[in-house]
Amino acid sequence: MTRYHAPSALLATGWSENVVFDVDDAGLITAITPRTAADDAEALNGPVVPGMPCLHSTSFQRGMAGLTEKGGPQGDSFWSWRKLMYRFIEQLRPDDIEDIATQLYIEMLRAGYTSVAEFHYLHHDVSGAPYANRAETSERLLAAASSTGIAQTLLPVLYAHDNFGGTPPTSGQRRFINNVADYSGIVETLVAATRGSRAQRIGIAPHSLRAVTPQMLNEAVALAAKLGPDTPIHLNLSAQLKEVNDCLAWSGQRPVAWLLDHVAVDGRWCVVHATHTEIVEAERLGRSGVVAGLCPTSEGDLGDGFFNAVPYLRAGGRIGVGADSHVCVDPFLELKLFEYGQRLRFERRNVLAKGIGESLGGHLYRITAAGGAQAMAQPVGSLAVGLRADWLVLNHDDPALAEQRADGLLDAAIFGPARQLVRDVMVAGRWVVRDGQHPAATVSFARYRSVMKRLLG
Ligand code: NGQ
Repeated sequence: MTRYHAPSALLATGWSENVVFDVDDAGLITAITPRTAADDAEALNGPVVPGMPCLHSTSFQRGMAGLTEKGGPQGDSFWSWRKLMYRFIEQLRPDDIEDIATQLYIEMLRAGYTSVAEFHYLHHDVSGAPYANRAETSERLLAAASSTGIAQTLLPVLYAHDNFGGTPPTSGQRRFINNVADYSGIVETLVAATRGSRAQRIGIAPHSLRAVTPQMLNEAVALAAKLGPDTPIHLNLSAQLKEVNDCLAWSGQRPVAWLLDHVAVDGRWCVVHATHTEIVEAERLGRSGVVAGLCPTSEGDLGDGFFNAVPYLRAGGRIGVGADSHVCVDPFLELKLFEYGQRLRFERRNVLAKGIGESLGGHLYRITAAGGAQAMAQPVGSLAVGLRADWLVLNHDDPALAEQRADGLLDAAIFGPARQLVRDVMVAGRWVVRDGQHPAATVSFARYRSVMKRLLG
């Protein structure tokens, strides 16, 4: 057992000063004592907040950031970006996948993400043939998480079709494709590999309503139930208008309505990019208990659109943030962009605030940490007895945070011009970042650089 003393901390019950945390050898918080002397506890050098879960990551896309920002002949879109993405993966080998993820996870930890839900569909080799170990690339991502210390919910993705109605996959998708039996095999291997882990677990992810048939979706849900009653289920839902129109042509319904009418969704579900959601759909979705996975900077990068956040949140909807394609690795900036999207859309300020005079930053941080934890299905997202010690020590020396207290800190962290918000990061009771530094950063960057040299050469 180790004791830590924080000058102030955001607890499940609210901000408190002079807090002592007892953390056991498994990394769980066993006691919290506010307003108490430090005594022999290890001093935490700044205000402490829960680490932010990143509920959606496509780690290999970190290597593409900045490579798709040139004008195209017919006007660029998500769909032309996707073609470039398919071309990018032609060159990725398992070592590259691991090196990119390792670099990314270090960047994420330093930015304040303490756990990552990895949405992984790059299963096969460049020819589309499975590796001798079908879980090869998935295991590389488990290795990247273990070596960097980030907690992970690995979501092997079931991907079988190009579009609604079981359209055959294209050659660009050949590395993604599995039938349910082979997919189940990958999942079983990964469940065995993570059994007993303190910070890694496996979830299920049918890619989207486009990429699986209704029958495959049902089989994926049955597989999740077989793994355990709290197994998370993630899918991409309605990222693009074309997807909505294709779904309408196929079923007469929009993706959100189709999902809600055909599948018993509940708190195990995380619907990512539920961007194109009408008000009535947003309200139904909000009442269903799912977490909506918002990826504001990636969705901005891809020109997806604005999520209907106001009716969704009014209906009790839960949200969390994802870095998705990693054009930005900063949970505070994701929250700023999320709110700014709503401001630009409605020409108003503090659109998502809870009430008059209530801190917007404090509210957004609390609800996305809790929603992210739900989507990870890990005991994180808040600082309370029984939850894991996944926390950030904020850098009180950043001028943007100077003299800020309690929720004012989170307002300043999200909406101010901070440069170096996070000083120290703990995951499952272990320090992974001290004074902004990660011990594996130098080696990781050298490897990442050599991957990029080959890819860009
Ligand atoms: C993905 N990404 O799965 O990586 C998708 C693009 C697709 C985003 N929607 C590919 N951000 O949906 O077909």
